[in-house]
Amino acid sequence: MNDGDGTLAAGAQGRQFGPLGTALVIIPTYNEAENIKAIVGRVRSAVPEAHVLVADDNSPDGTGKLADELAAEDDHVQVLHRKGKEGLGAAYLAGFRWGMEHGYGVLIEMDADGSHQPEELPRLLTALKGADLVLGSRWVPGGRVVNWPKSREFISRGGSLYSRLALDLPLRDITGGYRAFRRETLQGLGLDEVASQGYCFQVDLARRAVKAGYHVVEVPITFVERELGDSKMSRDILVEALWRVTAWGVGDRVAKLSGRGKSA
Ligand SMILES: Nc1nc2c(ncn2[C@@H]2O[C@H](COP(=O)(O)OP(=O)(O)OP(=O)(O)O)[C@@H](O)[C@H]2O)c(=O)[nH]1
Ligand SMILES: [Mg+2]
Repeated sequence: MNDGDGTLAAGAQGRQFGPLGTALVIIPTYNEAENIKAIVGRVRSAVPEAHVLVADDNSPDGTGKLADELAAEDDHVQVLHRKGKEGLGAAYLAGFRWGMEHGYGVLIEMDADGSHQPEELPRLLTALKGADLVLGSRWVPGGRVVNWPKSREFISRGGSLYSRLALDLPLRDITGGYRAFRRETLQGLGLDEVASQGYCFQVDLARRAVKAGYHVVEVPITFVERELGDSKMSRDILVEALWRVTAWGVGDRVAKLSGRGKSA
């Protein structure tokens, strides 16, 4: 469904949504020393009322210490120090739990490398007023990527298209990681069972939200390729995502068929 200005929506319509509550922007980091100060500063300027949680996996480059320095001078910034590198999904799950324990009403996913522009966050939050989950989307009208080679765009678009078809999801950007959740939505997704590896994590959250009947809205974003620091994504993570999505898709179809068989 098209809500205008390129925004696409899936799920229940005509519902009343409660107030949002305070937002927590969760930024998972592993070796982002070159990026952490700039990204936190940009979030604080773009959405001054929001709080920031840096979820650092004991980065060898000292990102956690830099985040502590930011936290020491700003009461809207907190740091979750984790033992070691366990992947972005595990860091987000720990961040979500921390945020819910501390009473935040909105939990936001944002990369540290500048790909997700904090200046676009107000648009995501506006959309969340009438939704359970908002996905920042590169692949709806108005969305785009900056500085990506065609090959990377092809893989990302292909991954979303494959997930959309295999899992029968009415969404365009299923692997993206710029998202805003209402706390009630996260509570309803069964976080203890979420697949936490790489892109599987984002796909699994999106599919659980649609399956649970939540109102999921895609808002166009301009995704900017990282300029500093190294990517942590690998071929293994991509291949694993492909396998998992295929297995989920097959599982869904088998469940549907056996359901039909029973009722016939
Ligand atoms: N805490 C934590 N953060 C991680 C881990 N792996 C990646 N991240 C962070 O997750 C975010 C996304 O990782 P990226 O390496 O940028 O992945 P990507 O955006 O798919 O890849 P690029 O487009 O190449 O940057 C960044 O903020 C990373 O620092 C991890 O194991 N632990
Ligand atoms: Mg990145």
